[in-house]
Amino acid sequence: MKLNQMETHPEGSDARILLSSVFGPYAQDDEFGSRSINPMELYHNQVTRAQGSFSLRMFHRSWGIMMIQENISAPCSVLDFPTREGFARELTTNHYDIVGISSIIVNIGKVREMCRMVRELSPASAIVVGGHVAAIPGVETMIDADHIVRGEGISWMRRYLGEDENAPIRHPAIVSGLETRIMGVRLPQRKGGTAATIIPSVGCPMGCNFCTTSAFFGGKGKFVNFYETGDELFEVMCRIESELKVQSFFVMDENFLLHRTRAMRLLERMKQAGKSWELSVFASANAIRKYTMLELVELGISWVWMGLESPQSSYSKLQGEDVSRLTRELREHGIRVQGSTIVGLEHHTRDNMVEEIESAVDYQTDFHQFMLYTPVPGTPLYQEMAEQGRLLPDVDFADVHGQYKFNFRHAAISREDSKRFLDWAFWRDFERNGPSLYRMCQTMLQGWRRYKDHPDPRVRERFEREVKKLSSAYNAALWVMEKEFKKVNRSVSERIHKLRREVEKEFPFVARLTAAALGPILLWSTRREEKRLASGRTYEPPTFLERRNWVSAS
Ligand code: B12
Ligand code: SF4
Repeated sequence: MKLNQMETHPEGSDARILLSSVFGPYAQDDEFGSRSINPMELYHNQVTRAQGSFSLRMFHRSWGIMMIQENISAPCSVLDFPTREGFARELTTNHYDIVGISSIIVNIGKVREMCRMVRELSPASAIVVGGHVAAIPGVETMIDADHIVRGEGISWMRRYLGEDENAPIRHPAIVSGLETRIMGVRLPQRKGGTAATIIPSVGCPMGCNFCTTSAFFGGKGKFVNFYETGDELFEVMCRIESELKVQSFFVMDENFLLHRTRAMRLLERMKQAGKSWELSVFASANAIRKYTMLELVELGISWVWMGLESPQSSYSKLQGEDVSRLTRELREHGIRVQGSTIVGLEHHTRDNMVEEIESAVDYQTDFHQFMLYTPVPGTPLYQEMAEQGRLLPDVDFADVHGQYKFNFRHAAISREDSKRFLDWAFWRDFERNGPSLYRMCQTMLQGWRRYKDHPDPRVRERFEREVKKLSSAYNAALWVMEKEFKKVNRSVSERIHKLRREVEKEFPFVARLTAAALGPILLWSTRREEKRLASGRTYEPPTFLERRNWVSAS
């Protein structure tokens, strides 16, 4: 077994490669480590999971293997979200010299099974395993693979094939989310209707001790930049804009705004070219503070995912920040805020946990992710806990992800209580602040009112685009939420009612008309969805098979 070994494959760039994600189904308990609480859905898994039929549901492709496929010249198939049978079929109907498997830690059981299947069905293939699963100490003894790749995979695969590992990175055109569903309705998938994913870098130099993405790509002070400059990024975005007909980008960079020079150059180019783009980004609070609100708005920042760790914690990103004010300010400028709060930090106790969750909920973000403080293999925190003998034995890796129970001995909170607090946090945020869709509508209206007459036409155009949804379908959704939320919290229902009135004041004709026409249909689909969910309905992503540089084997 070799880790990150440097020798090249004998077939070089002629090697035939299969890159696969782990097999489904995902959202049900099974012997390979699937868990019903761990669906392949970003929001429903870890953000809106307590919001019932109002939960935002969508799937995201496995971008790591799509990036690798796009950046090698060998014939390569990407098999995303296969079934176990589908994976077996692909192995037996095509000849592959290399089978690459991408996985995160929770799916180690599936990787083990997939390696076993490759050995049985395609014994001549070299098996390469990459992604976060590679960070498990001793992983080489748990799975039967030839190469286990830690860290950045494009350069590794290029090296393995004897290609130039420093060649520029070509970004694939990636539609960010698919099969979006809310209130029991699956939204139509029209070209350009969903944002494109852009991945400017992997890793994060901030190096928080629990952070798995930072640790995996080098830790504190390190990260891997695919696009160093704003100019490079602009060119990539222009190409993808025209390929996918999008104006909206999901920027998958752990701390996009941290790199101010790059972001400001991007803004300059956007202004010169009159681009009215909209960007969803991840950023820490102190990185956001490097910009004025106007700069953020001009840059098209419309959604920001930001860590909101307790002000008492020691993570540097919040020092000196008034998070509450920042969140309010961002929302007043039409920027949706997705807060992320860690439950079970070292200073948390049974006595202060409720209060800490209440203050997180007080921030009134549009979306709120809660996550248990979790020592994940590969991180400094894991190392520390291991040294202190605090890791719990016998916790299956399939359950080490922060959405279930602690995997370590906390000084003051038990394993069972960790789950209770976590579940309660999600519920409390929903109960006190209402569905995220309603909160987004609030932010959109504030943004529209502030910027509808802005001198920069790019800015006006963006808010006009967004408000079209608010004045039509979203207003019908508000009507439904107002009705349905009476059962949960009357005062929130009244707030939703007020917002709907405001929207209707702003757009008297369209908004009322759509609420009257579409509202009852949405109410019906919402209630039908509620029943389906109660009877255990879950959702699975479709399978994708995409070939590049492909020639049939002779
Ligand atoms: C998109 C995403 C998802 C998508 C699904 C993606 C998919 N199709 O699997 C959704 C939203 C559904 C999801 C779900 C979950 N996710 Co997620 N997700 C991400 C996210 C935000 C982006 C991943 C990404 O594309 N990054 C960009 C690409 C380029 O990087 P990459 O995937 O790491 O790939 C690079 C290398 O790892 C390597 N590589 C990857 N695969 C391979 C394969 C080979 C052969 C080789 C050689 C190299 C290689 O090369 C790539 C290029 O350098 C990451 C956070 C992040 N910033 O990465 C979390 C992350 C991967 N998710 C994580 C977790 C824990 C989960 C969940 C368990 C939810 C939860 N409780 O948090 C579930 C699991 C669902 C399931 N049943 O499997 C963790 C993984 C932690 C770990 N150490 O294992 C991450 C790192 C978030 C975090 N910081 O905690 N996730
Ligand atoms: S700022 Fe966020 S992404 Fe960066 S290391 Fe800390 S937790 Fe990770």
